[in-house]
Amino acid sequence: MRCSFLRRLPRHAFGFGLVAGSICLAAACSSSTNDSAAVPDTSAGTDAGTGAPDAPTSSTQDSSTSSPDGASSQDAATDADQPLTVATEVEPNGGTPATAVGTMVLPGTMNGTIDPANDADLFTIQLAPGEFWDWTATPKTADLAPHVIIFDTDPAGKNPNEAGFAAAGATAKVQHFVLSTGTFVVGVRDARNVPTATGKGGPTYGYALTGKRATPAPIAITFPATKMGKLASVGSVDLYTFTGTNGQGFDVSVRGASASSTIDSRLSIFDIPAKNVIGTNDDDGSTPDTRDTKLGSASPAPSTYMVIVENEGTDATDLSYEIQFSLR
Ligand SMILES: [Ca+2]
Ligand SMILES: [Ca+2]
Ligand SMILES: [Ca+2]
Repeated sequence: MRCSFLRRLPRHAFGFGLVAGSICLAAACSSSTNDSAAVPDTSAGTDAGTGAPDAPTSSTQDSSTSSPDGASSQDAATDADQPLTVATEVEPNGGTPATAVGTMVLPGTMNGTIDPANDADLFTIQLAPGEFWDWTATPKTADLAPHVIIFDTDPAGKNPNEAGFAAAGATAKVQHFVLSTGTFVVGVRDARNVPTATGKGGPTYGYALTGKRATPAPIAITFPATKMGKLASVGSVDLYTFTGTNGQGFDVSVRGASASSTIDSRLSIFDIPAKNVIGTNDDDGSTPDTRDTKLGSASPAPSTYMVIVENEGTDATDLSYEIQFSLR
C-alpha cells in the first residue's frame, strides 16, 4: 500500500534539482527522493468497480476545460478547435531561485530557447483531475533534442512525473492523464542534459512547447480479458476503461518483462465520475526490475474506471506489453 502513491522516478525524470544543482524547485527536488521500494502492491486499488456489467464508458470521461478547479462537463473541443494562447518565455525561469518560474496558459504554445548551455525552462500550469493533455516540444532547428517533463511540486501528491523526449531535431511528446489535484510545472530541457548536464544549449536551441486538451479514447474492457498493447512513444499512455465487476474482486496487471519488451510500466486506476485516483503502481515486485505492475481490489465499489498504462523508463526500443484484467 505504501508505494501506491509514491513514485519510482525514472532517471531522466528526476526532479530538476538533480541537474547540476543549478535548477531546483524546492518541492520538485524533494520529490526526486520519493523512490518507492520494490514491494509487491496488489491492494492499492482499494475501491474499484463493481455493479453493472462492463460497458464502454468513454462518454462519461471528463473532458472539461482547463479551469483549475476541475469543474467540468462534456466538452466537445478537439485539438483542432482549441484556441491556443501563444507566448514567449521570459528568463530567468529555471527554478533558481525557486521563484524564478514562468507561467504558461493552457491550451497554449510557449516559444523558448535552451540557452545558455544547460538551460532549463519551467512554467507553472493549471491542470485538474480527469483531464487528458497532449504535449509536444518541437525544435526550431536540428540542434535541440527536446525533453519535456510535467510534475507536481507537492512531493506528497498523487501525480507521478510525466516525461518524454526525442532525438535532436525531432518532436518530443507527452500524454498526461491528470490523476489528482496538484501544483504542476512543465519543464523543457535538452534530453542530453538529463539527468546530467552535458553543455547542450545555445541560441539555436529554440523550441515550441504546446499543450492541448485531448479526448480520451479508452479501450472498453469486460472482465476477464487479456490484451496486447504498445505505447506509441516513451511519453505516451494507453487507456482502458471498465464499469464494475459485478462486485467481484479483480486485478489488473501489466507485463513488460514477460513480453520481452523494454517498457518499464506504470499503472494507475482512476474513478471517472468521482475524479479520484484509486491507486498507482510502478512495480509489482515480481521481477528484479520495476517493469511489471499490478493493481486490484478485493471489494470493489461500483463506478466507472479509467486504467492508465504508462512507461517510466528511457528505452524506446520496444514499448509493447501484455495487460490482464482478471477476477479473483
Ligand atoms: Ca530558456
Ligand atoms: Ca531558463
Ligand atoms: Ca515500473
